[in-house]
Amino acid sequence: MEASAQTNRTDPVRLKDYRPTPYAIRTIDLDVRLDPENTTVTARSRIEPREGTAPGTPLVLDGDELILTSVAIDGRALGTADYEATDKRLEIFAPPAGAFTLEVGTRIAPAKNTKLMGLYRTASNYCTQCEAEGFRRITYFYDRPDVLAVYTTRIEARKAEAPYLLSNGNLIERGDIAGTDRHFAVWHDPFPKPAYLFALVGGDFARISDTFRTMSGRDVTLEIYVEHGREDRGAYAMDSLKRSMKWDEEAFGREYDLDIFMIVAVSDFNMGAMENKGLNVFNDKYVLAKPDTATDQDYANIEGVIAHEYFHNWTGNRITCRDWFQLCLKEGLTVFRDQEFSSDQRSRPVKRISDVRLLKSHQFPEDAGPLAHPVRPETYHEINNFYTATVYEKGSEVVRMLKTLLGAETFRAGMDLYFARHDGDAATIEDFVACFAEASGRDLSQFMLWYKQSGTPELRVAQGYDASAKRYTLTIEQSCPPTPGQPTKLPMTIPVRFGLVGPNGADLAFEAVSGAEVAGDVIVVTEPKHEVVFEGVSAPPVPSLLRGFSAPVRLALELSAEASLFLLASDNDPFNRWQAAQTLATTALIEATRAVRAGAVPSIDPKLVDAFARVAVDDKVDPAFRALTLALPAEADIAREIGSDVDPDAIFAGRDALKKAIATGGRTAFRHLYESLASAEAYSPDAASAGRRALRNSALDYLAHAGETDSVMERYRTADNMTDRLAALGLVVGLGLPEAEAALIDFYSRFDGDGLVIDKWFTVQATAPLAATLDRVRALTEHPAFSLTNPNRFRSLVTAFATGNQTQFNRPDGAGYAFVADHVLTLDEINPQVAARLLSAFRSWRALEPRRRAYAEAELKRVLDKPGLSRDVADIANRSLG
Ligand code: B3K
Ligand code: ZN
Repeated sequence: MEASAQTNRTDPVRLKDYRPTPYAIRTIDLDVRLDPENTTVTARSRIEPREGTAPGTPLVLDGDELILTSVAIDGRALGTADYEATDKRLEIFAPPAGAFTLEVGTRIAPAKNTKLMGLYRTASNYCTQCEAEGFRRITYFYDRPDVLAVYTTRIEARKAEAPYLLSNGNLIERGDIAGTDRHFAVWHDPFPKPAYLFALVGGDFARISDTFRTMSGRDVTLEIYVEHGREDRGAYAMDSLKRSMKWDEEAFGREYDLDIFMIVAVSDFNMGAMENKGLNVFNDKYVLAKPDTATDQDYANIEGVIAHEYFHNWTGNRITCRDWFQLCLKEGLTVFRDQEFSSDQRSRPVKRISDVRLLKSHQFPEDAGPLAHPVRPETYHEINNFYTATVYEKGSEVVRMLKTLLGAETFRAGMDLYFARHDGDAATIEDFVACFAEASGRDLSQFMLWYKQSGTPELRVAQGYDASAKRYTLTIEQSCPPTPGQPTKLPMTIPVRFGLVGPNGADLAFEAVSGAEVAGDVIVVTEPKHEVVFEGVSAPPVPSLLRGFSAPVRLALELSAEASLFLLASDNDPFNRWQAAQTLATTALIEATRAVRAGAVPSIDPKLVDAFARVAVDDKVDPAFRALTLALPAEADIAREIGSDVDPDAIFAGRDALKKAIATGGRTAFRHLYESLASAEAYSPDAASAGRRALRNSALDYLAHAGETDSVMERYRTADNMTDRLAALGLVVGLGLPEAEAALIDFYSRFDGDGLVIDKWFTVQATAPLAATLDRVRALTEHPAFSLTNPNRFRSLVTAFATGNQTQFNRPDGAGYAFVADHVLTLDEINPQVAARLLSAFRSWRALEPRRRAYAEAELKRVLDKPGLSRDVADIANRSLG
């Protein structure tokens, strides 16, 4: 059904309606002749009815904005009475009874494709993006993940325009077309795959090559294609790829399977990267790095995304999803795998803390607002809107909980079983979980609720100690708030890793425990309420619960400030030491925010200031960990904790007060730190060096908040790498220092023409928490370097403003919302996916104080009322307004 102008509503797709296709497509031979305005595609597919398909059942294929030029079966052209074609579908009324060959000709215009789905132009190259439903923009096909075919792809183009012609699999033939300026290449991918994993690239690139010898001794060619002149920026990506390949062999026994693995970096891309079989296409920001253009965070992201896409070769490609509801089967699992990889390559606690910060700042708000959905959704209007923090990050947490519950060995046995049993399948979450049930002998039916119930569960915990009986009791209650479509919830299986920390900081032993299953150091919560009784506990402990953040839940446990300070100093679980600092800061921040709203001056507890200053200079602790501990909860984190009637200006002021109090109280410590961490060594992106830079920049941030701004400009000028230069620029601009304009001009002229760095220049300005920012952002949309068609550039300004600037997006006059809504509407006509993503910045609007809430609601309605809205944006607007 088409969207109607009044409501922009369509019927949803439902999990319960899943049916296999009546026909299977075994092979597809594509012949693609590249041309910007007039690319022709001939698709010859070998098709056969599935068992049980009645003879004459129509064959209905998907299409999108296609022009059909020919259609033939077994070599005979069909007459117009035999089929119906629209730009959305091709129906063959009565296909032959047995197997047959369908040949379909289509015409497309890559240069006009601004949605960046299907075949499009980037720079002067051609590339594709097919997940989730882009293949239907290339030819008519069963564009769904449960139809697996063997692809052979012939590409033809003018040699000068596209010296490289790439597709999935192995290259089997290439050559010139005699008497023309054209050439061709033929690729064959022996692994049956769904259409979303198809890729094709044609263009002129610089190539970086290497090889990898697999565990069984096969040599694999590795190639990374980048824009000419960027060859010096691909080394870290290549190194990350080789480390990923090795790690997957060691950690999961997974070996690469083709003769070649290629990565192409492009500058126009809707998302981060895409795991097409043997031919990953990447947003160039996750490939290109050198010290003076990329930050430590960029390097870490490159390592993580390269690994993620590579790991998809087994979790996503060899075993794919039956339908898009199962998206977390590949995404959650692959995020888990890339997180584990980065933990092994870097510091495990530091990685865990970063991941949990991301989860809490992105997924928790999603789960608490109108866009909440289960890790495995049951309906969707537009699948591209479900590539969310819930599917990815919470999806990963669910896999992590399986490992926590079953233990490392049994978890690995379950994974081995999954790979062995489902290789070559389009599988479901049930298939996946069954492997762990079987490997462990555990009934995981309650565990399945993690995939089905949305919302963040809460654990409410109370404690008691009976000194004479040496008995310690934890009363644990679980609940989960209502979410869209799910007013009530069932109790879930929640693994709570714990320790009972004794007075000397070591975990206390206990003789017996009752009231819940306790496996090693994990309490397995399954009931609405447990009274967990520990016998033989020699002293009153401080409970350290949810160590390593063993479940994606909120923990409500009344701990005194003394107890939190004690955990911060003594807990043997690094994650909970960090959490203790967060808890202390959050409590102080909520109080400070309240004071600001009441018109009072926030008073900050000197003990807290002292604790932060002590952490800063504690040389026994890893610098990266100290930097994370010193980072106060973000404004959005505080908003989430406050939950309703949120006033972002008060939060900012409260946070600023705490930051300044810590800065002033710890000034000597920060000065010492800043000076002692100065390094004369050449930049290296390794985790230890990055940790030292992070700590030093954190010290600089505090010094600047204590009014010592001279160091900041000095830092900007003398920086020999992007991490330090950008940190300083962020402070100069964010604090509105007098040198801000000069620094911005300098930065621009240093990096003019370097797209990824100019993105940072836009973002620094868009995220400055200053009253003048909206006007500046508006002016920047007129800057010659701004672009509506390049997603990175658009996001660097408009999306960064909406998602990275709490006070200015949420201006009390509603002007921030209006600006963003205008851009959603403008961009929707160009690139609906990126527009829909931008609109989801409104997802927490209901938690705002009434005035802002009314403005935000009005803008959401204005968006929804626009006739002809894309399905992408209409879906987000409809669900946001709920
Ligand atoms: N699978 C792709 C994401 C595709 C998004 C489509 N809207 C990248 C990834 O998660 O690895
Ligand atoms: Zn992925």
